Amino acid sequence: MKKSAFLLVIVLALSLILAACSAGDAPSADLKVEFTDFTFNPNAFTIPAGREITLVAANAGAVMHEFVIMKLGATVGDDFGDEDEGNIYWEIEVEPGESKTVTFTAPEAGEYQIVCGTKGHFVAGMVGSLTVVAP
Ligand SMILES: [Cu+2]
Repeated sequence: MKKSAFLLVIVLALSLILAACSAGDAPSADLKVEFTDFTFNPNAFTIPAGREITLVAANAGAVMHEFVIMKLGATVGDDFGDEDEGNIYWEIEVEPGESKTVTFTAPEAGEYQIVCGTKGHFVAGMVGSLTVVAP
């Protein structure tokens, strides 16, 4: 085998190992999210059911943003409004330029909708998903 071909095999093997390690859907109890106007980055999270979850939320936008986890089976309709307040599982709000570290207890396993409850932001596309898996 030529030296260059051997190196190519090594590089391919290493990149496969790295890809396996960075798979994003392993459940984690430590979450980070950055808010911009008007996105959650990242916008999909996987956490273990029933565990205490630490969330670091940084608002890099110019306006206040919220991280609202809807109750299991509840989703926001056309826009986030007063009728959705009763369907909130947990929420925080973060002022622009601010970063907060908070904790909450993960709910039972299932798919949950994450939205920003600031007026107009849901419609602007500030939506995400939370996957809770049995630990
Ligand atoms: Cu927002």
